Amino acid sequence: MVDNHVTQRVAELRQEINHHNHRYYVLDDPEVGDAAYDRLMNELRSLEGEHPALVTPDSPTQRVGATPAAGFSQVQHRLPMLSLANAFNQEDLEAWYRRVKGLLDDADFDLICELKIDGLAVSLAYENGSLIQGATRGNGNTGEDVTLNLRTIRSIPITLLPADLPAPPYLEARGEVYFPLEEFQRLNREREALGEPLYANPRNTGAGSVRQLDPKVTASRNLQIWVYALGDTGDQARPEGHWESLEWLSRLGFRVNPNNRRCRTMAEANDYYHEWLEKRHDLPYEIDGVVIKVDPFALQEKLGVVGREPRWAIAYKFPAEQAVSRLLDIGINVGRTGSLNPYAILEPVVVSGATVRQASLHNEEDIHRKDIRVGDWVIVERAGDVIPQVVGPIVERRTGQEKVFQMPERCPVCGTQVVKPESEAMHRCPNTSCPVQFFELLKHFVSKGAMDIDGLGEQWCNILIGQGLVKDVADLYLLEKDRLLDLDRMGDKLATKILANIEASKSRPLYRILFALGILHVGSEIADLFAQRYASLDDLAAAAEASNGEELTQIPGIGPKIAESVADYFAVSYNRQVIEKLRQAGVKLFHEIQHPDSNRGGSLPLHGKNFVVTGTLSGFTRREAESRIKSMGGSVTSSVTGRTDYLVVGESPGSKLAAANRLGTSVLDEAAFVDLLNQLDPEPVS
Ligand code: 1X8
Repeated sequence: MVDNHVTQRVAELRQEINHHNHRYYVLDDPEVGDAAYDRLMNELRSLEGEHPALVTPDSPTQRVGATPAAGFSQVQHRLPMLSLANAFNQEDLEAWYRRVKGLLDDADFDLICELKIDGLAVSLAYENGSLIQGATRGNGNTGEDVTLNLRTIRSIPITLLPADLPAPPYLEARGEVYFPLEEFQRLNREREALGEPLYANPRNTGAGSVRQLDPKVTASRNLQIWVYALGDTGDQARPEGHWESLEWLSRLGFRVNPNNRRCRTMAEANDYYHEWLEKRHDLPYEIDGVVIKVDPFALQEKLGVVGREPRWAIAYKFPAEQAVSRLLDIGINVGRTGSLNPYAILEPVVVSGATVRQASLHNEEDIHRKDIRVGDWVIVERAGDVIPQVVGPIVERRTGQEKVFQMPERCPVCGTQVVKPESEAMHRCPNTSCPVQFFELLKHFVSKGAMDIDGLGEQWCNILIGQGLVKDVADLYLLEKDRLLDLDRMGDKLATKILANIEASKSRPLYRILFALGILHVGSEIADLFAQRYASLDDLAAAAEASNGEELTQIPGIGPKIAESVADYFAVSYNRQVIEKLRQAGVKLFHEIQHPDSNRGGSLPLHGKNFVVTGTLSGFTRREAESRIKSMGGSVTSSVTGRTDYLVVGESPGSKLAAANRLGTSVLDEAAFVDLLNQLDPEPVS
């Protein structure tokens, strides 16, 4: 039995600490200094240490727990998490407003204006005031249970504020988790100091931090949340409207954005938009527009939802930001397949709050089509998070000194004569042992979709090459532990793990090794087609050689370009030597058992159906989506053609959607895709 005094003191401490957490993390207005706060936490920790029976999951000491054994489980949202329709200009916005007014017969309503946070949408469920579940939005119906990770975010209450409010029996709050810019920059500075590659943007890194397994990593990122909506509240009475529910959520201890504004007219809402368009970079987090919502709830219900989008709300997006800079030079990167990728070297310029020094330039043809010359003043654009682009030159500012760009004739890395096949936009270095190409190839070889050798990151690839331990991919299989242990920062545990993973990779399915070899134009799907047709790498090589690729084009999905590339690959004796070396090292180059994706076509529900998947899906990775399609007998290719049956679109679909519309291909959004899978598969998808 624990002494009553102790029990009481523990309860007091928890309440006091929760109060200070709220002051500090939610209101950003602490009442006590760090030392006083630490004293309370230390006292609580030591009491809990002495009396483990008193430790409860909702104690403020229990934010960061152990890594769960398996992956995340699925969560069915009680009310779907909707998306938002977008307005890109004032006309779109006014059209929306007119429609709303018309549908509401000129009833009186407010427009609640809020910032659109560029983060990850989550749902937080509370039972009797305790956080019981935190989930990602996923596809809107089903998300992932990321409770343990969300608990580490200090501004997410584990216990709702008691004080004057009775805790509701059930309550769900929704909001956006984001990576504060300062924390993001700090993380990148740390990575830079360690020589690790930098993260590209706060949104993806923040989302990744929530969806990775170890809560300690999430905790170390110091993520934040803005809560912007009430979800399901069970049977109890709800506030009248959205504005009141934000006030209620705030009083319960949630972090609600102080810049929300209740507007009466469209003009006021417009002012809000323009105000934040100006001030967006003063904020310590990224926003990509404003959200405007009709209030009260009764009118929201009247307006209803079309598809996944409520008619009562709209996201008014900020335009992609542009800036003007000088094109100092055009640099060349050499990719894994030897492609020479030109990029712009710019006079540094700030776009959307980030300093841009480089921007992508696609290929020579594109540079000439846009008539971009070295020395030009150019318009640079950053649309959302993507790599900046050079939009085009400002021709009026030319002095005549600008120089027309020409692709180098020799590879800038190894000096080999560059080739450019007629049928392609890219120039290539044909030397597969070119050091940069080999580094890219090695990274590809060990990557998840290929041989999946966990533990061998970019850093180690670089070191193994630099130390001369790995000169071709087969050398991986000849690595010895003693040699690994000589490397700086390589411990026994890591070396053992890497060697075990290398060993395990020897028996990957045939399509994986074929993909891992990095043959030009042979992606994972194409590798799969070959693996379905041939029993071994040797059979494929023989078929390719016998007919100079002709025979390969008999396989549906294999065109002359791919066939030629495969034939070229096997024609190079160096490549055949590497394959021989892989065989000698014990890497399996044939089917042992039929790999699960192959040859079961006939009776499967999607047999004969061709899919293309594009854009970012929320409920699965693209690879998962593709493997679901294949497991039901469908095929997946990468471009939309007349033979495509369905285009599955996630967010930001890009040009494939336009192509599908042009060709009249059926387009499935994520929800429709999940429905399709569920209809066909007795085991429902996620
Ligand atoms: C998404 C977002 C919403 C809000 C802010 N940021 C977002 N990313 C907001 O309501 N203030 S609402 C929303 C959605 O409904 N999908």
